[in-house]
Amino acid sequence: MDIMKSFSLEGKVALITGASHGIGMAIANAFAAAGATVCFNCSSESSRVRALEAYKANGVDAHGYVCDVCDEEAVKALVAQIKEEVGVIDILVNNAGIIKRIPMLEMSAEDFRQVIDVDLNAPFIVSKAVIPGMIEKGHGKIINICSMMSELGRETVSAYAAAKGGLKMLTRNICSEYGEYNIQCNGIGPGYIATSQTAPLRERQPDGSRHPFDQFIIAKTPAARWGETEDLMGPAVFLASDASNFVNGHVLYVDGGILAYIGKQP
Ligand code: NAP
Ligand code: GCO
Repeated sequence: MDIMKSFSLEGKVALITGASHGIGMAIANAFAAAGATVCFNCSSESSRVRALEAYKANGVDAHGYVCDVCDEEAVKALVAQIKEEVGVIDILVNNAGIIKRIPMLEMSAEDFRQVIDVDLNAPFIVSKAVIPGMIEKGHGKIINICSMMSELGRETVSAYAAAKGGLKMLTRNICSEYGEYNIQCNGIGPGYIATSQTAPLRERQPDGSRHPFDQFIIAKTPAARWGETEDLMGPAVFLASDASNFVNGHVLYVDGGILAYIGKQP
């Protein structure tokens, strides 16, 4: 076995949902560097154009599409278009996601449903559209972007935690149902990563001091820092590559040690 070659994504077609910036874009850049042809979707044309420019500036020839991951017909059409223009998808990363930070008793059922729709129903919809092609091809990799909230709760994120906890179990179920077709479905559970999703939690205070949540996360993380999107690149390439062919139904937490740590004594 050529161990270094087993990490290569040469000749593979990857779809990373919601890769117009943030974690998805870092993963797409990593896949491209490892040899894959990368496709991504996002929710608006302006976002698609901006992302294509950023990929180009990084030397990546990405294929970008506008597609709402919650719209089943649009997702089917996207997968068919990618097959036509690029090829059958070998690697899917269910990354697109949203969060609404609202105390549960103040949250409307509509807001709750919207979060569940993007963060849980959509990975089901996109996986369902992609798996038949993987079965036909004889292999496939699905990576679901989970969260600390796949394991933990906290004030204001009931919908997000319910969705990400569900996504962990969808991961195990896809593994259970399609493992025999040489499809590996795993999750990545990022810790607190500096992106636009977490920007409100890192805003400087009027006096220039760090946001209390920012201080809380640094104290709660053995690595004593926020994660960068680059921290997810190696783990994603591993789970997308032949190097992880017997890893299935697992969630790899990339969290600087948060889940291992009880916290500093006062
Ligand atoms: P982000 O910067 O807000 O990016 C979210 C991406 O999802 C964007 O590309 C956005 O597209 C896309 N998107 C949202 N709704 C969509 C829809 N309905 N259809 C298609 N695309 C949609 O978020 P991020 O921080 O990189 O997070 C990426 C994933 O990691 C999410 O699932 C998030 O929950 C998860 N995560 C994040 C952290 C963290 O600390 N940041 C930690 C753990 C897990 P547009 O740009 O077009 O809107
Ligand atoms: C929050 C954060 C988290 C992170 C991430 C942690 O409000 O607590 O946004 O949910 O984004 O998912 O892994």
